[in-house]
Amino acid sequence: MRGKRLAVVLVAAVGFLVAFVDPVAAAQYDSVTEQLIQDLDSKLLAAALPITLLVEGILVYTVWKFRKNEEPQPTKENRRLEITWTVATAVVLLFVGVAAYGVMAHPTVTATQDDAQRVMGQEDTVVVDAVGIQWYWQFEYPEENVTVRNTMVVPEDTKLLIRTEAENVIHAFHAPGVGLKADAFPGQKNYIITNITEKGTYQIYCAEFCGAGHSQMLAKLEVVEEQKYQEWKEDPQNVSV
Ligand SMILES: [Cu+2]
Repeated sequence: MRGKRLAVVLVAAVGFLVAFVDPVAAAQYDSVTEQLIQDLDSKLLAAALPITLLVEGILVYTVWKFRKNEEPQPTKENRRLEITWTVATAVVLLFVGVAAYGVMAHPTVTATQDDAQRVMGQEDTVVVDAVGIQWYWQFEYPEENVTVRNTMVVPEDTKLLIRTEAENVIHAFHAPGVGLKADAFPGQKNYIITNITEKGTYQIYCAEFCGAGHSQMLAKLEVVEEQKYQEWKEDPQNVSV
């Protein structure tokens, strides 16, 4: 019966945390993608923490309590307890699955070709082709007829479509500060849809080993005011951001 009570307490604690505790409510995010990912991370942590404490607590308690047991007896079947922990586990896994799927399948985390086509048709979308080349990043703005190397400039708080591809070997576009990552393959485009809400300079890495110059395959992501972006795209070689 004690086990059943513990299981009930566990389920109630997880339910409470998931429903009422939002440990990231006050946090600041740099992009809508990062926000979704960090929120999921915090929710899963809130669910995992009480379970971890409970399991470790029972483990330590049991080891301590039975440390001098000379004649240990096998446990007897307890159907109620078994049903309870099966149901509790199912509830936890269901929550994790539903929460993770909602984020993973979201267009600003995993964008499909259809998603990309949809946002391309929308007004004000800024399209950038991020091309991985041994060993630098080239950024092409097909709608502006602009091509630059090593610094990607985008306006803040604007819908962005980044299409990643590679010239001849596999690379990966990775901007951890704004929660963006996508493989860059030769002959195939992958898509990132996002909106970067905080101005600033962010680091871009290549996150796929691509040869001798891989570790030097860095670029900057400059997120600037709309006005600044307009000036820059007219004369990218001479306007500094
Ligand atoms: Cu690379």
